Amino acid sequence: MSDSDDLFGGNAARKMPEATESPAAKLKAARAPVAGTPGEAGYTASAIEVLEGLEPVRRRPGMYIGGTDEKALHHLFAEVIDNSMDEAVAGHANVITVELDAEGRLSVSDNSRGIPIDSHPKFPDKSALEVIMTTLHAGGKFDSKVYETSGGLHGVGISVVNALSELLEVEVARGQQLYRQVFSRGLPVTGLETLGRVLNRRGTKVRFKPDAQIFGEKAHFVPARLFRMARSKAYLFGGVEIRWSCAPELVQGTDVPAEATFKFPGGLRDYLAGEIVGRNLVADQIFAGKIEKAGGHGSLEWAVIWLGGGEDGFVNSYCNTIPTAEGGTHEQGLRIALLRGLRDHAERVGQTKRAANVTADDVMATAAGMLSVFIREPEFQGQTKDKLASVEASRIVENAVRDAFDHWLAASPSQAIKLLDWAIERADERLRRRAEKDVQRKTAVRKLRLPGKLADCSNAGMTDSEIFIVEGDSAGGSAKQARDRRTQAVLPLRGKILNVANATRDKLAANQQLQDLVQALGCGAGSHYRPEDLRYERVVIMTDADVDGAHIASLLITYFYRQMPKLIDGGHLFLAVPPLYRLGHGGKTVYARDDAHKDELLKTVFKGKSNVEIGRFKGLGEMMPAQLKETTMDPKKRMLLRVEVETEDRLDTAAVVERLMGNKPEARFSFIQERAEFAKELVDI
Ligand code: 28G
Repeated sequence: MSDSDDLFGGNAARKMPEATESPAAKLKAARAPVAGTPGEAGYTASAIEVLEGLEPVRRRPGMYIGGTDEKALHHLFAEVIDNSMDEAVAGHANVITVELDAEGRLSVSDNSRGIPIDSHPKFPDKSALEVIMTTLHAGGKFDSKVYETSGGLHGVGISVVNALSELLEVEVARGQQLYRQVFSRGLPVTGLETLGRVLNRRGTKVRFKPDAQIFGEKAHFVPARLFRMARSKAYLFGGVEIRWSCAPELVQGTDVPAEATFKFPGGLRDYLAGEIVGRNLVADQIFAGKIEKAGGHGSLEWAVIWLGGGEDGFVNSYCNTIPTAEGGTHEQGLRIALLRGLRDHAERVGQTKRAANVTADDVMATAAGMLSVFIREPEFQGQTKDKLASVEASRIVENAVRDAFDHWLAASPSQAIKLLDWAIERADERLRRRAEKDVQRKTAVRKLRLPGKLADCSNAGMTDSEIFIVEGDSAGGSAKQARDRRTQAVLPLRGKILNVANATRDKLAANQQLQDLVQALGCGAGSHYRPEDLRYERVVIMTDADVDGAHIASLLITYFYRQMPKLIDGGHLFLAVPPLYRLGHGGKTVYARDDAHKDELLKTVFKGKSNVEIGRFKGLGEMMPAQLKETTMDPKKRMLLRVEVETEDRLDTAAVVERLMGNKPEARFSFIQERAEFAKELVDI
């Protein structure tokens, strides 16, 4: 037993009886298989039973303590102190000590009855102590009538700690005798020793060192964590005093004291009062209570206060002093009690309607709460078993808290009104946020829904894609056939769009043509313009090469200028240049933009030729798709005019647009007549 020499200063080895005298020697021989190596012959029947008992714990520790990490390591402490707490809660102990030494060994003691050492009925050659320490579930099975509540790692038992400790020493002071037994990795390394008479001592002391083979060489208890856990136990049960001590070198430079005594007869109310110091509160009184034997079975204690300063609330709940981090039935009971209590209070003060929307989440959102229940044979669920599943807890808590809450609200009307207003405010705010979200979602859907008239291009990205805004359905039809559907989209607009310059904002928004346009572009308009959402690199206005076409083009440009100036600034807006004439002679065909261009072509291309065929297009819709493509849409052959606004001229430009597009028909007319003038502001590309 060389390892026990190191760990317990040689005591274990010295005190261990000779192999020939004690069954412990045989047990010692059986140690190897527990640690994972098959042993040889020489097992006693009882030894095999013990081996079968704890071997699974060492093989799959996670099944019993939820892993082998730091949390699991501290679970060992929880298990041991929970045993002492069970004794305290049952009224058999009132002092518990916790001590961490410099070697990382942790001791827990209680002044209870002491674990029985008499021989066990099922295993006549063993003490009850040994069976409890070396058999899985040994504790819970035969003491349910003794214990009012059963904690202990949710009932797994102290033997799990034993199995996962490289050394564990138990001292029992009972019947004025002091007993001691040492274990390693779940097996006894000594028999039960009688150390002598003790007059003023009673109870159990367990000192253990977690097994590095299980938790790793670096694993160690964290003093601050043990300190918090130990202190919370004292809050959870006001009838116990917990004495904390820790090797000073382990807590140097931290705010964990080397020694402390916890006793909180005020229980959870005291704890909560400490937690909320300096925080903003809705109302300054803690709602707290404690009920023994609620409804004949189970006890509970709670403390709740509502935080004001925009802080999230919390509920720390426990069952039999075991933290239930995931809540469960007891928390559910608390939520329902607080909600219904507050709603009924609202009714009493004539606020039924305002409080109708308040939910349990609204009430609990900023509630800082502590809840502790004690019930017999609790059931836990969830991966880490930290959610209470016992259904009766819900009703016990709801009834007890509800009753007390009604009284509390009635007794402190000013607190009650503040709390009620607060909850109503939260509910209203939640509903407002949800409505806002709905609007946002609808907007998002609308953004995705493209107008039905749009023939979109198949390229998803903005790069190198263009949209042709076309006047009328027939031109739209031609353009749809003439386009390169990969990169070119077509949006036909019916007739003249609204004149933006003299339309109200509401009228603009209501105009279906413009709505379609904004939807197709995807970038929003006015103050909602988002350049990053523009779906096309080029926005091309393609209208007939006549006065009406010019008017429509100018209306559109005005709209863009007013509603999406950044689109123009970004160089995204263009005018298509469809031909007005088709000139043909001897199988040769060319197109002219306007009269001047026609005359020029006649002089150059068809120089000296008589009877050149000259056709005038009435509109885009009249052109064959192939012609439209060749002359106006095909990026390789067409010409586009980029619409630009000189930055320094912006004010002037605005004035020009105003003058031309506003309520002055004469000005507008001349503008249309002088389309060439207008085109001066355009640049060829
Ligand atoms: C120090 C660290 C952890 C404990 C007790 C006391 C009793 C006990 C523990 O009994 C076995 C089987 C059925 C009665 C109970 C003592 C009744 C009478 C106990 C602890 C005994 C369990 N006398 N203290 N277990 N039952 N403290 N502290 O583990 O017959 S465990």
